[in-house]
Amino acid sequence: MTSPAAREVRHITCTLCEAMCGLEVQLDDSDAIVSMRGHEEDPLSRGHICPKAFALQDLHDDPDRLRAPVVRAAQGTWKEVSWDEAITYAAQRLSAVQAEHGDDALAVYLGNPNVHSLGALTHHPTLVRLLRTRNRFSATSVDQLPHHVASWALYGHQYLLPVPDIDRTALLVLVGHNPMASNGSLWTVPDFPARRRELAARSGRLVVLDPRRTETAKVADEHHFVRPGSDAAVLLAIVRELLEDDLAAPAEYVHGMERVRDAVAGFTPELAERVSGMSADAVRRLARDLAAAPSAAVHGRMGVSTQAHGVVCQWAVQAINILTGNLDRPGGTMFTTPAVDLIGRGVLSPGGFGSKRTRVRGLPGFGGEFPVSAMAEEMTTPGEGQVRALLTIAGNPVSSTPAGHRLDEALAGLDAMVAIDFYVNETTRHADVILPPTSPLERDHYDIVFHLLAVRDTARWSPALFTAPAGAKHDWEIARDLGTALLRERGGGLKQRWSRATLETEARLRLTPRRQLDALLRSSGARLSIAKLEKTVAGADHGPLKPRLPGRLSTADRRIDLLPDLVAQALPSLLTTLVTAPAPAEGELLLIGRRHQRDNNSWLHNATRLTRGKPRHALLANPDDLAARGIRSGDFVTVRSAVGEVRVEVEASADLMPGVVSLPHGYGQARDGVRLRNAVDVPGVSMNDLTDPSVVESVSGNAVLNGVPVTVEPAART
Ligand SMILES: Nc1nc2c(c(=O)[nH]1)N[C@H]1C(S)=C(S)[C@@H](COP(=O)(O)OP(=O)(O)OC[C@H]3O[C@@H](n4cnc5c(=O)[nH]c(N)nc54)[C@H](O)[C@@H]3O)O[C@H]1N2
Ligand SMILES: Nc1nc2c(c(=O)[nH]1)N[C@H]1C(S)=C(S)[C@@H](COP(=O)(O)OP(=O)(O)OC[C@H]3O[C@@H](n4cnc5c(=O)[nH]c(N)nc54)[C@H](O)[C@@H]3O)O[C@H]1N2
Ligand code: SF4
Ligand SMILES: [Mo]
Repeated sequence: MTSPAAREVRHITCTLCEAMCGLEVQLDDSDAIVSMRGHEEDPLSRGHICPKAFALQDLHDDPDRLRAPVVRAAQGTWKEVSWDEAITYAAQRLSAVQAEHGDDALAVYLGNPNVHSLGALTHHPTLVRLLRTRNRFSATSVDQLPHHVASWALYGHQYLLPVPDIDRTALLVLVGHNPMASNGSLWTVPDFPARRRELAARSGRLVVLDPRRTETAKVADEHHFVRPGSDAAVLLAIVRELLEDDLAAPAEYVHGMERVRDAVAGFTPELAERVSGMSADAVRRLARDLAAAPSAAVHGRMGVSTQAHGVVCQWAVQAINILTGNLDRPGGTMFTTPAVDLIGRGVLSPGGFGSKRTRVRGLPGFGGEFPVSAMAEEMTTPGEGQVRALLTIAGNPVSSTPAGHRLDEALAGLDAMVAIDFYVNETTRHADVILPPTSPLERDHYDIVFHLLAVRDTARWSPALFTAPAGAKHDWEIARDLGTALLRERGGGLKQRWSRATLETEARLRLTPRRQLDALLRSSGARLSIAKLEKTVAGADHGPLKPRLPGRLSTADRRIDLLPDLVAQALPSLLTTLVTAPAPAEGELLLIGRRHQRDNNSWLHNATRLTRGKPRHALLANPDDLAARGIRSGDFVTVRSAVGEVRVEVEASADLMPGVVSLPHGYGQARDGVRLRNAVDVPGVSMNDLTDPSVVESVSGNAVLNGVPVTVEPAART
């Protein structure tokens, strides 16, 4: 219904999470938003909207959001400068460090919102390449790196990530994933709650494995507690049961099943019970249910990715789907057929471990990046190749990466730092200059990443809701201008300046995202264009997911080797680790993370409508664990890990598995008493002051954010 005050109804896509919901926005005569709701006609999101969407407006209106570049001045103050000045200064600062200490002295960190911005995706790879540094980091290695490694090893491409076909499945198993709060991840599944209800209406079942009885566990048919970090034992036992009981029926393009049988023989359901707490009977039953269901889909996410055995977990999830014949089957896990096919077109690199390792600890690089757990030590360890400057783009690693408090100190010691971000945050506060892009409501958008991961094949163009103010720059324009300025600063004489490579890079930076996208759409199988999509408003609907294998595989022989070398090598030592695992130390608890529907990593705490209500930053703990320590719900406690300690309120919750405590990440805004945001004062501490960068996922070097050993003691109230 149109509100009486509304002059115009517009349709855009929400860019705040992976669900890419279509929104219907009503504007009044002065272009103010009068209402925002889900767009009923959207074939994918079907009218869904969550409370977070309103943050788009709060963000847009937030007085703290930077609208002009700022340069750091004395005593934590900032001075606005012109774009020309800011870009020149930024390029000079970074180039000076590279000129003196070599290209690798500059590191770059790309944060999560880059994947939610068309212009960032079209332009930042070019900007990053022209920096010529090996020290590239991103939020991938505090998140989904194990998924990429598993997909690369099995399917030949890091982005061939199958998604559960929730709309047709009979059995959905979620491991370490809480879509009731997160709205789905590596799985674009808008309106999970309604889709879950439809599953129930079809007599389908939902099973959840999680150390916390999460919002998703509460709507499941079955929930099993698993001790943090122990999922590999459970998942491998399921693989074993499928093979031992001859329940496996993989497609003919799968080979290596016999080798898998041998490799997992020692991972019994009894071992799984001992390390995870999930009963051997329940493990066996789940294996049989998965094999017997007409269709089934297992999806493992953050909880099994950001932990000690993430790659083996993600491999085992795939192996279960493959062995039960559910990979590529309607109702199983399927690949998409996106209109803009970045995989098929060869735009996205297939990934792979390179020969490069980090200088200090020798962690492996994957897909051209190093694990971010190594970033701070690369800055603080002296020697040839030491990192002395940083460019961050849409990121907040002080809040989001292990031992953020140490990184905070390391950043203070850098020779130069530049940030592309519209907030002064825990990280960007160290920058010499901050270059702020337009707000998400001021730019055109098309989800070239999340259409790759969606539960239905659709294509939706989202025109900017508002015209960007005169002089403002989009992310891509900042990349263009900074990139060009860096090339000019670099010198090397006329020969370098007019070299073919330089001219090509500059030309690529000048090509607008709109033109790049239009070319991709026009040459797509569906022969789309932006003009065509503009006419469809709700987006083109190409229907449910379609079987794509073996044609879609990127492996050399178009087959799947079920036991890639890196898994074969990891399993024997994993077995030894699990069999000989010592009992937890006296008094030790395992810390896990959690997300809330109204939070978004570290950066929406200024959205007044999201921060209202009961505080949600407390440490959650099982009442028995609190009683054993003489702690009452509401008390302040000191939480200590190997790398740090925080003081925070505790809340008793029987939803936590005994021995497990939970904190959300992204809290803890004020550091050194410096208040970074004015609009809202959000209490809480940073979970990443406790996570330990020296403990990483065993194959990929991904951060371990779950299952962190901590102690909890009463603390004084003040
Ligand atoms: N302990 C623990 N740590 C975690 C996690 C966890 O579960 N537990 N989760 C991890 C995960 S999954 C992720 S993805 C990371 C996220 O880690 P990061 O990406 O490092 O951090 P964010 O909090 O997403 O901060 C994003 C920044 O980008 C800015 N920004 C937003 N939109 C734009 C834009 O369009 N352009 C530009 N230039 N800037 C923009 C925001 O202002 C904000 O400062 O955190 C990880 N850290
Ligand atoms: N509202 C909201 N939505 C978001 C975000 C947000 O910050 N807020 N962030 C977005 C981003 S960047 C991402 S990557 C996605 C992440 O989306 P999810 O993967 O759903 O992320 P989490 O909610 O952290 O869920 C991880 C789950 O794993 C469980 N867990 C922890 N350790 C273990 C373990 O060892 N084993 C098992 N089995 N489970 C474990 C936790 O209890 C938790 O329920 O969400 C996205 N959506
Ligand atoms: S679910 Fe995600 S995409 Fe949908 S409205 Fe909420 S934040 Fe936006
Ligand atoms: Mo993420």
